[in-house]
Amino acid sequence: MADLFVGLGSNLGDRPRFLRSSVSALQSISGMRLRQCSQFYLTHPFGGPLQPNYLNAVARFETSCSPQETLCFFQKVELQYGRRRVVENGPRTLDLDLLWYGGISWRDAHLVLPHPRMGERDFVLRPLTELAPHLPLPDGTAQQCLHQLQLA
Ligand code: PH2
Ligand code: MG
Ligand code: MG
Repeated sequence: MADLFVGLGSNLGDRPRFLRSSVSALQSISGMRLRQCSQFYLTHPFGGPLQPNYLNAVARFETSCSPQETLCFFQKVELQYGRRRVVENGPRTLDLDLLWYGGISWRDAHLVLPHPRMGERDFVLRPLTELAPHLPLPDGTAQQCLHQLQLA
């Protein structure tokens, strides 16, 4: 069993419903057990085109699925919730990002772990710090990275 953290984001349609039901959808996958879910944070869009504000959260699951299987489940759930890949960093009904999986480092064409841009993203670090302030990331703990970002 491994612990994983997933970043959830939505800025189109019924944002709270998309976040809530995607957590339930992930929980119903065999081998995925929900441990914690952060509050939902209303955030300004970071990068991409002019677009509506996001609702963001982070959830922690315990899993017997591999990182690759997990990624595949996330993509299926995104599609179920009407996700269309149109513009890079553009608006979306649901985005599920595998942030951290069992502390492993991994890099291939489909997946990089830990998520390479999470240390620059307040909308990830804030909910992550709520759940796991001491989680080790490449540049320090989640809480330290959040403080660094706030000083920058
Ligand atoms: N996701 C992006 C691009 N920008 N900004 C916020 N606030 N929240 C997001 O989830 C987000 C973003 C691409 O994944
Ligand atoms: Mg994302
Ligand atoms: Mg994504």
